[in-house]
Amino acid sequence: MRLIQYGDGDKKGFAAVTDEDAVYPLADKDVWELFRRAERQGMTPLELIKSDIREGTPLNREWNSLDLLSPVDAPEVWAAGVTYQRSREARNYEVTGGKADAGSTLYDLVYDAERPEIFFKSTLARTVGPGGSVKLRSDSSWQVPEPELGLVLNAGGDIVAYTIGNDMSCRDIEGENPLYLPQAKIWKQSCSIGPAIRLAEATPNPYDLEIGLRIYRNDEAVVDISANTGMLKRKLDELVSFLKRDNVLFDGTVLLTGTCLVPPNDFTLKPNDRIEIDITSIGTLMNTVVA
Ligand code: DO4
Ligand code: MG
Repeated sequence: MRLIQYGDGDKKGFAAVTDEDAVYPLADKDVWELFRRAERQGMTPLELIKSDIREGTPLNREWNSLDLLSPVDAPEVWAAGVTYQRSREARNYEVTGGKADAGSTLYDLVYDAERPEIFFKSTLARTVGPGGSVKLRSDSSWQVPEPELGLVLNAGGDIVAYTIGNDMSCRDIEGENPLYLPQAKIWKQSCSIGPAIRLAEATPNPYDLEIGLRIYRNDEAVVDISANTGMLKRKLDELVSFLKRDNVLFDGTVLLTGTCLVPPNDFTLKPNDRIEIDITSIGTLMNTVVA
């Protein structure tokens, strides 16, 4: 069971999307109101949605044809880094220029360390939703999307749902100096989430999800790669436990869990590219690139 937010005239619609892709508008304002109603009625959110659906009528629309918004208003987005071997290799390429004998880098150290890399990624104002435009930085010539499984957390740090995130990154700025990381990661429209959130209680195994990345240029696929969350070096709870340590979380804080997909080293995004990221049973997050 997934949840979406969409533009409905001058209002925001909130709906459940079943595994058969039927859309059922819900009475609640958002996922938090739904969770509170479920608690009051002594049901899990999934049980409550199923009971609403038995009484309800589906929209006569494909969910992808709605004016989809970010499925959750995330006040903050955080991200973990170098959680997959593929990311470690890509970071090492950035700092060494591909030299095989460059020795151990800080990325090798963080991949094996007890403490994961966790960094601040985005705020509500910088994050775009499905169909929105992600921006290129004007001072970088090596930019890529990073497709990542996103954890939707409540204020207590529980993983209540999963979503898809794009951690847009500047590989040249990141590789030049690790202290430039915030500039390589955070700028206007450098983060995207959506198109839906999938309830954690309806996701039996988050360690076996296929992640696919396709980038279209003039309607031709110039990147088409995929991987599986089974390759994640860390446990999801482990990442959350470091994020919440001595920190304040909010209902809707999103934690991106790191990328397992990196386009070839000679690839950089260009204006008008279309990025599509899919994760099994969540959907496809589509964004267009603008300068
Ligand atoms: O240290 C660089 C960040 C790496 C990252 O964002 C990732 O692995 O997804
Ligand atoms: Mg990343």
